[in-house]
Amino acid sequence: MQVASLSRRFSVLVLCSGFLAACTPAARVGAPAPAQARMGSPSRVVPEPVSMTMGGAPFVLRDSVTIVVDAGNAEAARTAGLLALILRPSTGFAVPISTTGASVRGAIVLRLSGDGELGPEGYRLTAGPDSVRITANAPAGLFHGVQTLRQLLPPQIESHLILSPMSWTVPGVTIMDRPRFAWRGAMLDVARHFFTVKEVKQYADLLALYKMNTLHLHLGDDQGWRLEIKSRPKLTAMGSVTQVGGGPGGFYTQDEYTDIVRYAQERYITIVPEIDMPGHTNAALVAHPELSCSRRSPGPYTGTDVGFSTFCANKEETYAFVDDVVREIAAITPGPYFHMGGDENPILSHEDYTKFVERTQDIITRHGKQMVGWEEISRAQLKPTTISQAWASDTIAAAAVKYGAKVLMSPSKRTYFDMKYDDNTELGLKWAALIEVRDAYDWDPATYMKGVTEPNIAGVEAAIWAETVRNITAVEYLAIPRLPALAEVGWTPQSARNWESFRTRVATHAPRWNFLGVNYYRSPQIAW
Ligand code: TNX
Repeated sequence: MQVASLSRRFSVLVLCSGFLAACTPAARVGAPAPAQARMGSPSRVVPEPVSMTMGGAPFVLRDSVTIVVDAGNAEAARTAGLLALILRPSTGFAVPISTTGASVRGAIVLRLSGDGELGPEGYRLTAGPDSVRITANAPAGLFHGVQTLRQLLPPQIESHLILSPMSWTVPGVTIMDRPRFAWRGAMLDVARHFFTVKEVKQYADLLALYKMNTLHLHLGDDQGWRLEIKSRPKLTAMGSVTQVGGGPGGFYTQDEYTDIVRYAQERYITIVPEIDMPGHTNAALVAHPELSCSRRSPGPYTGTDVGFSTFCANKEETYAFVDDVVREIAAITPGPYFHMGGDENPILSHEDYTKFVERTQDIITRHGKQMVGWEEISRAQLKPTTISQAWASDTIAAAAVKYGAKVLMSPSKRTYFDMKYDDNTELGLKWAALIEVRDAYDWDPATYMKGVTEPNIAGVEAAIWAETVRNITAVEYLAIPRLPALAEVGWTPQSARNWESFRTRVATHAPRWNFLGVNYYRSPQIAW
């Protein structure tokens, strides 16, 4: 049954040829007038903060502006450095970073304050005529506060060229803010089409702007193996040279992966590496045919079917392989998670499938990581530390809860941003649903699936599967404005969320995206 429904999904596949010309309607043109007119308006922060009180005189960024951080706080200094990199090019101001603690008049102050109410990611921001002060309980909070400050400044602040004369004004405001869910993520499928290190970093930048904190990389699938494994050199030598449609593919060396991890870490984004197993493994089997039950080498695969490849669950060689892969990736991944895929395997028997998942769970635990897997893993006996990523079925998600495992909410009808916005969207699929911006926004993770309530939920994650997605421009088109919508689902308390408010607030980001050079979809639902 599963295979039949899966192949039906792909009968609607539309590849977007000549993508840049055909699929970016009106994206890189100048800012629309109404949004520009609202530039001074306070209601432009996405995700909406927990509490925000406007009032008092504004803060004006002048050429004497400094960023002040406490001496000895390396992480605050690094965040200050990233803020300075945004402020300097557009204002032309020197924006020195000072740790003297001297005068904070006219300064932007970043300070850790030991304020437990804010948790690991919350912050307070006050802007007045003398200063902008961002305080937090932990460094990630300072970083998120800086993203709010960015959004309170005019969109021109993102310009790479000096813009003057400009009044760089931050409205007088007091904000207290902290996230609803700990995991606010996005999955990028770099297996169906390969994305360069630079493109992955561009996506991380976008996540950071919306206070998303997890970037899940789908590093292996039937069409390609994308990460160097030193003990298994054939994986990349033979398994990385293909992608959907027959392009050249590619892979990250461990040094390149480490570079991505470091870049993400500086933005308080955890990289979650996924090696999809035991299904979705054609590329691995091209390199290691001995891991299949037949031992026959499959040919390379560049189509878009799913559910036809599998490792053999009853061979010790399989687990020796899994151990090599998990060990090497765990060693270069500072984040706590290893995602083992586990989805869409109609080939293995229930017994073999659950055996594979349980043994892999032991291996991942032995290498010091928490296992994450697509919801199908809940058919096996899960550890309470394991996270099951729900994408389709309440029953399977509820099974994870029974083991005390947390559920990561990625319902395909709401969060699969490789789905088309509407029937006219040129790229993307539509097997799960058409997902307009309001569909991505107007749902509550805590009531969406039967048997899965707030305390069971690790958070939310968007997925961009890349069968039809060939480059970062296409990713951006699918992600924006749906990613900011999901960011608000994950961050803002349900009671403080409102579609009408979102559709006007997010509209003010269009000029910002233009200055950033970020592509987006001009949804008719947004109040541009
Ligand atoms: C389903 S949902 C998949 C992927 C495809 C995607 C296309 C899930 C865990 N797997 O293999 O790329 O649909 O939308």
